Amino acid sequence: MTKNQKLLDWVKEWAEICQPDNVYWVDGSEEENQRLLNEMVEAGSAVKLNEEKRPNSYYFQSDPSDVARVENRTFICTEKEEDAGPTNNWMAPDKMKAEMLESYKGCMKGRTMYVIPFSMGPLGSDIAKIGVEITDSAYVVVNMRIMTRMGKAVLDVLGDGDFIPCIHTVGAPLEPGQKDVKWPCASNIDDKYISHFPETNEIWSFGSGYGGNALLGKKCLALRIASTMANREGWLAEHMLIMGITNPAGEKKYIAAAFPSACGKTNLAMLVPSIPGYKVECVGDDIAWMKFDEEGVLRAINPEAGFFGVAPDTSMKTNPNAMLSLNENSIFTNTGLTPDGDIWWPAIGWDCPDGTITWKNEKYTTGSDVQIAHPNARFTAPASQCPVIDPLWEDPKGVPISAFLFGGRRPNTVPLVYQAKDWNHGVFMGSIVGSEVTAAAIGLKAGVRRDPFAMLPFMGYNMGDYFQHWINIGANAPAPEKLPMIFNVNWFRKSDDGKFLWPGFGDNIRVLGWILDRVIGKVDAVETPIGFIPKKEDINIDGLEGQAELMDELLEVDNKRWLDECELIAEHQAQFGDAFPKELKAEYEKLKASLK
Ligand code: GTP
Ligand code: SPV
Ligand code: MN
Repeated sequence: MTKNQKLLDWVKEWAEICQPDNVYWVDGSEEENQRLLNEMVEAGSAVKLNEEKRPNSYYFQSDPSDVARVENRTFICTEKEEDAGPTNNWMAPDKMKAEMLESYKGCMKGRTMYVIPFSMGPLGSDIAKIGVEITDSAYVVVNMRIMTRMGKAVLDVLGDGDFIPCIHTVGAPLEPGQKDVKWPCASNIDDKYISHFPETNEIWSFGSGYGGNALLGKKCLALRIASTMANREGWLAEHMLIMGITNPAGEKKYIAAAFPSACGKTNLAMLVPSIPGYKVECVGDDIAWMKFDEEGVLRAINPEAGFFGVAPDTSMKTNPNAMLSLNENSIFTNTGLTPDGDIWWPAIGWDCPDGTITWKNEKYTTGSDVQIAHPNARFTAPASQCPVIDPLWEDPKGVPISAFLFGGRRPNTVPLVYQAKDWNHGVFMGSIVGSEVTAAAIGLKAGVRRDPFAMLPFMGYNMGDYFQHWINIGANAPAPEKLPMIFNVNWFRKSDDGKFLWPGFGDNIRVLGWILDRVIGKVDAVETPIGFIPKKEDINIDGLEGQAELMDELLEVDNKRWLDECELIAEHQAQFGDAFPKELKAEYEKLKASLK
């Protein structure tokens, strides 16, 4: 399949370590995909969904211990600890490799080792990066086929070139004659490792079969490794959706938005506007790679080819374009399985049929108190199936970005929307993002945590240096007047009785409309200590019953609360020591002074 000697040697070396029964080079064909899916159905690890209801789609239940990313087992391994920074788990590369090699020895016994060549970004694009993942999970293979461009075509483009080696195993070897379980993984969390070696561009993952732990092109390569490359090379690898918005006057702008995991990127990226005249088109829902072009315009590509989206609460009402994307050729993990061979999750839009099988393989009878879908149940769907996929979504040049949005789940303090005063203030805004934690990672303490740029779990290097990198991007911009404007949004502010003050979803277009008007220079704003907020009358709330009375509370900037917030910000900033940029320290001082 390939004459790439480095690749051949690497595969041989790892086959000797992992000792699989055989080695299989994935070609990416439909025939191969069907064969793997059929094998998983026969082995009892997958269920083929009703062909009439959901053609060519499959259902999986994970092990109950393996339902999300494992942040406390995710490591950045650099020679010096300070290069991983205070927010990452660190171990020296040699030590980590020695420890993990012990685990890898014979870890694929009784299994097949699949070799998956994949491209993050359109095949052959200058911005794209080629990786090769070896894995003993056929589930990973069929998911990578949706999430990336993969298979033989990638080897053709790779030729003799360099690739990012990614090693993955579920860490559950089989003795001769031993029957496999439905979702093999290392059942003890301390036996799992998601390790990154950014100085040598390597990824070693052990013991989990789930999402970001196992589909190594996504968070491991496209964020942790790529963020480090981007810092070295002067570009940006971000946890951001990319969307195009056209206003009623026909003006189209692209924006990129960073919200922490399970805080609304997929929903915003493909929203159906609730007010007439606007159009939204989706370039990507999770990751953006951005570089300046010759004109000094920052351009973004989506390195992925599919959506790995949160299933619960996705419905024709909240996110019809996601629902339509997963009508066929999709994979569902940890949702419910209905008696007629379809999937179900809370708020999908219809009642759960009696006899539905839960994600833990129990039977639901109407009225019984069982959890039908795990809160982090996910769908895997091809981006090409999204009805509003942007015409330029695979353009290797990327799309021009006019605005950045930051946000998170903040029940109080943070207004519906506010705009940064300039680039450095916007970087400060990104650096103070906080959110109530969600089910996207295992074992996090409930409450609000700082998640700067929504990158806390996805940073490949010292977060303080990353802040400086963002400052430098602004300072060195080839055309400063073309830099994106920066905003913060909060769809999740609540009233004292715990109700959301903002309807969210398709109504978020009302806020995007204001943001677009600011970008185009069509509307004034009110200056506050934290930035510019809209005049109440400039957010279109036509047709939203009872909303007018809530707008004051939604847009409120309470100086006292923000002074409390400053305490938390200062505490967070202190951990970065010398790596913390003086520019952000200055922004903090300015904010504090203006609040008094
Ligand atoms: P990751 O894939 O983990 O990175 O998540 P994401 O940022 O793409 O989040 P997603 O769009 O999947 O939304 C996560 C959850 O937030 C879902 O349960 C949504 O229903 C809910 N959600 C999304 N947008 C809104 C909104 O505007 N308002 C409210 N109240 N909930 C929302
Ligand atoms: C996230 O947690 O931000 C995700 C899901 O997008 S995972 O791929 O599991 O990281
Ligand atoms: Mn994500």
